[in-house]
Amino acid sequence: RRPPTQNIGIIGAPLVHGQPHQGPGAAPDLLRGLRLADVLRSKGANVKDYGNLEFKVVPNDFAVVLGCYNARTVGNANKQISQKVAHILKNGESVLVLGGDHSVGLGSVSGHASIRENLALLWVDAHADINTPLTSTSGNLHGMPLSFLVKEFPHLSPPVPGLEWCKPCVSSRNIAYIGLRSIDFREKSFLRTLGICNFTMEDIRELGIDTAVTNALDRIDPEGNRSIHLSFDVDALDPQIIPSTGTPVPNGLDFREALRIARIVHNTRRMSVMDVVELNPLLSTPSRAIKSAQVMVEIISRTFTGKRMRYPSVQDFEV
Ligand code: Z70
Ligand code: MN
Ligand code: MN
Ligand code: MN
Repeated sequence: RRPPTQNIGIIGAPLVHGQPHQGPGAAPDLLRGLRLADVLRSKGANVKDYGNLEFKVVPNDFAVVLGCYNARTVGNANKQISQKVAHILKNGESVLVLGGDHSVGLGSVSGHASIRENLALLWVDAHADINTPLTSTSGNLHGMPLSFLVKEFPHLSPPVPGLEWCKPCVSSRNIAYIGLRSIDFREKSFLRTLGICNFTMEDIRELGIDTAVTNALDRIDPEGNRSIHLSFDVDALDPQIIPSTGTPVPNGLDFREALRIARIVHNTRRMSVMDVVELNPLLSTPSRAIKSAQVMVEIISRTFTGKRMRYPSVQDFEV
């Protein structure tokens, strides 16, 4: 029996104001240039590309006093992202959000949560992205989205202009991290206090990727009935495979491990939204940027369809 045709809606969310570089804004079009939509179609999916959202830059947007840069720009953009994700889910499509930096998780997860209650969130990342404007030492909102999304967050953050619409919408019990290896001191205490499930690279080396991902999904979706949100920061992968990202951290996931994540998440048949963030085509060299993007096309298409690509072959991605 053939599974029903998968409907996928693609949104470009070229938001860059959650961190200091311009490059992540170029990622959606690079992925399109590598025929991402056609690759998904060739594997049987029904794909609609909604194009890139257009974001307005708010002038004089320095909420530095509050501990974060570009708060209104990032907040307003994420409200648009949230509404678009909700709209596409209501159309009966799964959603692929192409960032942009990881602050797009604010809108993407909020939009998902507005349509599906009790979602389970798998955050694949080298970083924990759970600073508050008060604990962040960088002021970059891409390092903070989870502090605004977690329901049981222990601190009341000061109201951030532009983010008034964003209400905590995911329980800490339903969040798991995969791939952590650069966690700030204060973030570590949030993870501990909230008891958030986390498999660091050290854990993954010890247990293997399959055990880590399977256990993570068991923890955050014990009944196997939740809508799954996969928020995939490309810096979870090793800089040897994805050099084109703003904050590369050594000792990351290898390609095989990333494909195992894709396989296991696909097999749940319950992933509704996937974010792919922090790909920065302007870092490293142009040819390495294209390779980085090709790696992500393969990971994305396997996560949605479960099928591997025939051309180009997997070996083309091995470094
Ligand atoms: C640090 C911060 C971060 C990505 C860097 C880094 C956060 N914890 N996230 N690169 N993708 O600034 O809060
Ligand atoms: Mn991140
Ligand atoms: Mn990261
Ligand atoms: Mn652990």
